[in-house]
Amino acid sequence: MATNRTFTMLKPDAVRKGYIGAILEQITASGFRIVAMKLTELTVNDAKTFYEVHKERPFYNDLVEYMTSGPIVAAILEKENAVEDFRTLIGATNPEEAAEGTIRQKFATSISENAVHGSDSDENAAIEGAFHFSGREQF
Ligand code: IDP
Ligand code: MG
Repeated sequence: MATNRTFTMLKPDAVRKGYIGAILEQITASGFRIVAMKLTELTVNDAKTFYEVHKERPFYNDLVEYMTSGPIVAAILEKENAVEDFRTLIGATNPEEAAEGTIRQKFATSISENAVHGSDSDENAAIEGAFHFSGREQF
């Protein structure tokens, strides 16, 4: 069942570069409602678990190091068709391939340091959101 919710992280490069406000502005201007949000940090174990599907990939260790290199903004977003529409808003994983005007095209540093995460399914959105937020932190 589609829940109309997705989960996002503004990744350490975006936070370091001072893009929190600009990215949240684009997200809310695109029709997403912020249901939960916090400035937080992933532990090495958190990052390893979060990206476990990529553990055989050559970039896995660098990815874990990067995702634990500083604070992130974690948030749950609500909109009709949230998962798919948010993936469209952020653009391709590689910012060089991301469509004009997408968040990654505008704010990403590279294919690894690509500014923002967006869940790839309703199921993962629910798992990822529940990892960061209790029921009473979701509005
Ligand atoms: P996604 O974030 O667009 O869903 P995934 O393929 O799920 O992309 O990869 C997860 C994250 O791993 C990416 O957002 C990026 O930070 C990193 N990553 C993916 N592919 C590469 C790569 O080829 N080189 C370096 N980092 C990568
Ligand atoms: Mg992914």
